[in-house]
Amino acid sequence: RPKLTSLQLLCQFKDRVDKVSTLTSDLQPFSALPWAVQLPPDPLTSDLGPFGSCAVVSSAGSLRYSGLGKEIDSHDAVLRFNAAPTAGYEKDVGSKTTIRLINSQVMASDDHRFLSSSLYSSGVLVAWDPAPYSADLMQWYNRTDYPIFTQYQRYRRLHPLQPFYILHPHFQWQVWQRIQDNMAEPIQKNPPSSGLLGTILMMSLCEVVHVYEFLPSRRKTELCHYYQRFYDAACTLGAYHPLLYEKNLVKRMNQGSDRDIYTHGRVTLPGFTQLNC
Ligand code: NCC
Repeated sequence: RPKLTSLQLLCQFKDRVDKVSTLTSDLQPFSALPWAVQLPPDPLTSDLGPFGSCAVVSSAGSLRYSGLGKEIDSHDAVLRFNAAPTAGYEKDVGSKTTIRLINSQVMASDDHRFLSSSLYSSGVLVAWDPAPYSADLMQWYNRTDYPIFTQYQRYRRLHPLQPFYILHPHFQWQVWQRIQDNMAEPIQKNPPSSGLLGTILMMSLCEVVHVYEFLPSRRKTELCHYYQRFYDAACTLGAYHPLLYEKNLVKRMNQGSDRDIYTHGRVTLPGFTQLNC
């Protein structure tokens, strides 16, 4: 099978990953449940954007001492992940947070104090759970990886005005399929990392997307996160998530220069509306 060009790859994502879908209050089987009214009536993509320029800020340790804060904040919208803070790290990662993409582990674990920590209470929240491959929604509901739904309901009661979406598991598996179809060998059947999911999400909301330190710069380090003194190369290379394959694909789609990656850890991707497929 011939390797796709950069544009062909981008177009595959545009055409085959249908509008980033999120759970809405009218979606079956959830619509029958009493708490479904807490879900947004409309999907994320009809409520948010379109934005001009967007930044996706990975949580990589190589952001430390990057001095990228001002550049990151100059974007119209900024996406961050999980428990990644800005307070105390503004110089390197900026302070603007438009969207925070969180996995269900963050919502459930006690250390993250998801319900009470102010880290989560600004911007738009988007959560996802590593639901099993192609399981129907009721099967997922009854057997989520972490208790995403109970935590969602609790959070919504405490912060009823903050926009909060849940990704449809179909989305992560469509993204996974794009990775698999473009790799010669079988990859692990675990969902893509939040990093790639957030990148594709922003490509559907923005004209141009800059992703920071997903492809490591010259600052590449074993420091896992810029905000924690914890060292593990698997954070950058992957273990559970097919992270190395994700990075390979993003490298192939990059419209910026290799120099940008080396100096800024910066990848440039076009928004889907900008593509002529
Ligand atoms: O580490 P995590 O991701 O929160 O990082 C967000 C995204 O940044 C990219 N990244 C991160 C570190 C690094 N050195 N290089 C990187 O490229 C990745 O794309 C990553 O997705 C996740 O994907 O949700 C993940 O979440 C953590 C953890 O659950 C949260 O941080 C909350 O503590 C996972 N770690 C563990 O389960 C121990 C991680 O595997 C994936």
